[in-house]
Amino acid sequence: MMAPATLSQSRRTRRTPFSPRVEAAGVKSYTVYNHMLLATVFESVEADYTHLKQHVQIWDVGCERQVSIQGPDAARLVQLMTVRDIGGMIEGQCFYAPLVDTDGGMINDPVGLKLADDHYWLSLADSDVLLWARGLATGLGLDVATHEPDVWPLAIQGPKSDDLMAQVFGESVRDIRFFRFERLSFNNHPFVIARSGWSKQGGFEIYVDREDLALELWDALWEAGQPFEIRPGCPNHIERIEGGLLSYGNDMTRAHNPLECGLDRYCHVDRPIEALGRDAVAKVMAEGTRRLVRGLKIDGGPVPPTTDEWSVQVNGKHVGGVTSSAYSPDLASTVAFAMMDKGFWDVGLAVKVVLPDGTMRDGSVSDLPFI
Ligand code: THG
Repeated sequence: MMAPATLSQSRRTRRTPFSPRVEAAGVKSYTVYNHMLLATVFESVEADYTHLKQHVQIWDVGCERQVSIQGPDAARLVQLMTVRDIGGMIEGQCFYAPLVDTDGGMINDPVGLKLADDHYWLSLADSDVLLWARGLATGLGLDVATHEPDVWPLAIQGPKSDDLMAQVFGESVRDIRFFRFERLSFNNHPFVIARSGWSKQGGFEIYVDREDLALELWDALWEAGQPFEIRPGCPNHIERIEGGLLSYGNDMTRAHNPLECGLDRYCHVDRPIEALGRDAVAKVMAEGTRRLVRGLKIDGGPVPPTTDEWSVQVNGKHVGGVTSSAYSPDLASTVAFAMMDKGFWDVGLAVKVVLPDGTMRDGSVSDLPFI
């Protein structure tokens, strides 16, 4: 088992404007994401999960840092970084975008926001994309300004999200469509509000760009959320595996191409886009992938945290690796993501999984998402 050590905090483990409320709510555990604190547990992962699926939660996801790309060459730089065709994006649209290098390796999987024809935000997963963006802009002599703005997303997630948000931002918040954003006011400041978030329970993300209003906004949402049994929360490990949400750094890295990560539908390499990864991804698409991310159900009750890849075997032969796993109370099974070798990713295939203590568990390959 992992030692119950604490996290040493310093300026490098950056806080967010909401950190005082997260602490007051009794956060039990943190991880570090984009060099910033991200809560992982409040009551318990299981209790947080059950509550998220029934009520509404407020999440400090300030660690979802933005890379702002602005200027005459902004669209060109964004398109160089992603194999998703951004040509048809309109202002007010969010787009999930695999960022891919010249080898086809995954650099990040942000949510992009088109703020204006010459202004984009990339709302990052956990890797240093600003360095990559600035390197490209410098090397190619692009006419763009890139920086990490003072913007801290605050997520409202769960089935009662619409009712809560309507109390604070007005009824029009209900009309925001999935992966679209509007600017709605709180305290006379228009905040970018998107219908998005890292759960499958529905909800919104508020891109908080006023540090001085952050706690006031949290408190207003908290007050209005009382009848809805609001609780503080965070991206939930069980819920995100059930929902098939891959975590960059855990389930995919630069060693994987987007097709291996099951992101085919965001790879428009048959179009004349200028993406750096276009040729590499087109080649894999033509030849077929050697690996594919799959669901895996593992028998025999809860398992320890997946801090190393667990070998998946068939007849004693290594055929894949488990990258994340959690016991799902609702499915009464351990559910996992596994990167499976070609020939071993058919749904229903019976496998063995080697746990860290060397014990073997029976498992079977499953489609994603689980729910
Ligand atoms: N919101 C914002 N920033 C983020 C995340 C977020 N940055 C980090 C991380 N999450 C980026 N990764 C993802 C992965 C999946 C989704 C969003 C961000 C997601 N996917 C939808 C799904 O799988 O149902 C599909 C979206 C689509 O097809 O358009 O929501 O959550 N701000």
